[in-house]
Amino acid sequence: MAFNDKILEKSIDPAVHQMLDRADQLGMETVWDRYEKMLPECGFGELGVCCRNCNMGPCRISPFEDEGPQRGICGATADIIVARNLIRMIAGGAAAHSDHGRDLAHTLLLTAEGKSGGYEIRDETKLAALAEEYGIPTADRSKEEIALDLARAVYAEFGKQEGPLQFTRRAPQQRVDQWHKMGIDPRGIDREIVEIMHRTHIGVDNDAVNLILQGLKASIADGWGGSMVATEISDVLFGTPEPVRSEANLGVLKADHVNIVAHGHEPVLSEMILAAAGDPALVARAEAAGAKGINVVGMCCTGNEIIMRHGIPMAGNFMQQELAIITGAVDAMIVDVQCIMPALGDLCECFHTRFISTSPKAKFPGAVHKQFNEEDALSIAREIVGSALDNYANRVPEKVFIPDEKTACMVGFSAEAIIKALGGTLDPLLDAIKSGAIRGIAGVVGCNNPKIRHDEGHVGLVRELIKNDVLVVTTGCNAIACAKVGLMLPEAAEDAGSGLKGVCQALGVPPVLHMGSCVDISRILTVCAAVANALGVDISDLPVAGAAPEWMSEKAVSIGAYVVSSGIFTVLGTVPPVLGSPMVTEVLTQAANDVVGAAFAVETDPVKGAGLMIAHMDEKRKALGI
Ligand code: XCC
Repeated sequence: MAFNDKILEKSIDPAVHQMLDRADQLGMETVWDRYEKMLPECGFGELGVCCRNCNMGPCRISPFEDEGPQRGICGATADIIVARNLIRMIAGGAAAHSDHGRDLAHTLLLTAEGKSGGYEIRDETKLAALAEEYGIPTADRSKEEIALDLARAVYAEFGKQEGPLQFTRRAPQQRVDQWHKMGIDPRGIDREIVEIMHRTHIGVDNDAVNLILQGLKASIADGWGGSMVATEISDVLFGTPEPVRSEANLGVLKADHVNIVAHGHEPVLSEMILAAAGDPALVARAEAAGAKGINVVGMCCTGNEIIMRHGIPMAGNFMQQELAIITGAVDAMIVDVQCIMPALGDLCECFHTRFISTSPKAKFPGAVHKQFNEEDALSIAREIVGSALDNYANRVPEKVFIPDEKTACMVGFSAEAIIKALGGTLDPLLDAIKSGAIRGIAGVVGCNNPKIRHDEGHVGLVRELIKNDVLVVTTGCNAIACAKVGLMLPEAAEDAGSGLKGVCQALGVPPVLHMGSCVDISRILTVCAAVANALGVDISDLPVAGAAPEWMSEKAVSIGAYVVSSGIFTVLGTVPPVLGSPMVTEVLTQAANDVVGAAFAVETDPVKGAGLMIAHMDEKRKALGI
C-alpha cells in the first residue's frame, strides 16, 4: 500500500501508516491531528517561563532582555520560575511511580493477611532476599509472616520522616556518600514530594540551585524508592520475569477472538484480568458467543508487565492506543492509571468498544467505571472480562480493520535473568566490557511524543548504539518500539558490531534486552550498582549512559533526574521546558557533573544522540584504563 507523505512522516511503523489512513477514511481524529492543531505551541511554556503558582498572576517572563517583564509580580526571575516548574514536573512523575509502588505494597499486605481476592506470593526466593535486606527474620516463618513484615516495612518507607530509604543502600558507598554530602539522600518518599510542593509555593524557596537539589532528592526517592518498590514487590507477587518469546504490534489483535486490551501500568489489575480470561467458564462463554477464544493483549507499560511475565502479546506503545480502537476489533479497553488518553472515550463511541476504567484515581469521559479493589480482585476481573464477552456480539464486522503487522520478540530480562543468562555471575559481562567486546551499556527508555516521528527516535538511536558494540537495556515505550522492529530477537545480533554480536551469539540473547515497564528502570539501577560494586567504583565511573529519545511525561522528567543523580549521563531527544533560564540549563547540562558526577544533554537527532553516549563511554573507559 502506498501512503501519502503526511502519513509517512508521522511514524516509521507500517501498522501506524495503515491505521492513520484508515482514520482519515473514517474522518477520525488522533493525537497527531490534535498536535498539529496546537501548533505553534506556546513559546512561554516551551521555555518554562510562565508561572501559575499564585493568583497575582499568571505571570510570564519575556525571553528578550531589553523588552517586556523580566520578573513575575512577586519578583521571581526566569531562573526561579523555570526551576520551580521543572521540579513540580519531577514531583508529578515521582508521585505517579511511587503511588504505583504503594499499591503493590498494599496488595502484598492484604495477601499476607489473607485478605486479597486471588493474589499469592509467587517468588519466595525474592521475598527472602528482600526480607534480608530489610533485616526481617525468615527462619522458621511462613511466607505470609515474612511478607507481612516486609509489606509493613516497605509501606513505612513512604511516610518515613527521618533516615534513608532501604533500597538506596544498594548504590555504591561512594554514591551514597555523595548524596549525603549534597543533602540529597532522600527520606520518606512522600516527604520529598510534599517538600517540592511546599518549596514551590509562592514566597518559599527562591534559589534555583536549591530548588533543583530538592528535585534531585525527590527523584532519587522515586528511582531507588517508589519505583524499586513497585518492581520488587511485583516480582514477589507475580514472579520475577524470565526470558520468554512473544509478539508485538497491532497485528496481535485477532478478528475471530474477543479482544481485550489491557492498558495503563499496574500489574495488580492486569494479572487478574489474565487470570479471569483463562477461566474455562469464561472461555466457554466466549465460544458460545461465536468467538474462537479470548485474546488479551497489552498496551504501554501494562503491555510490558504482562508480556515479560506471561508472554502476552503487546499491541503497541503510547501513540498507538487510539489506533487500537480504530481497528474496530477491540471489545474492551481496560485501563487503570497513567498514559491513558482522555480522547479514548469519544473514539470508543464511534465503535462498539467498551472503555472500562477501574481505578478510583483515574476516571475518563465516555468510560464505564468498574471500580477495582484487591479484596475482590478476581471476581471483579471476571465481571470486567464478562462485559467484554457480552460486547463481542456488538462488533460490526464491516468496521474491523486489523493491520497484519506483528513481530516476534524475546523479552523478560530481569537482573536475575541476565545473571542467569551469564551463567550465574556478572563476570562474563565484566570481562566483555573490559575486553571492549561490549563498549558500554545504554539504558534507552521513555515515551512517544508527536514532536518526533513515531518510533524513529527510539529505533534510530538504538540501532546506532548496537552497531557500535553498545549493549542496550530498555523499558517502557522504547522497549515496545524495539520489539516491533525485531531488535529484541537473538537474530538482531547480526545488526550489532562484531564484539557485541559475538557476545550475544555466545549467550543466545538479543543485543537489546527488555527489562520491563518504566518502574523497572529500577532494574537498570540495580544492575549498574552491582557492576559498579563488583569493580569497586562508583556508577559515574562506568561506561554507561541513558537516553529518552521521545520522552513526554512528567514521569520521564523524574526518571531523567534520578538517572543523572545516580551518576549516569543522559541524552534527551525532546527539549525540556528549561531554556528560558540559561542558568538552570547550565546547571542541568554542566554543573550537575560536580554535584552528582553526571549531567544531561539534549540532542534531537538520534544518531548524534547515540554519538554523544558512545563518546561518553569511551571517556569513561579511558579513565578506568580499559
Ligand atoms: Fe507512558 Fe509507561 Fe512514557 Fe510510555 S514510557 S508513554 S510514561 S507508558 Ni513509561
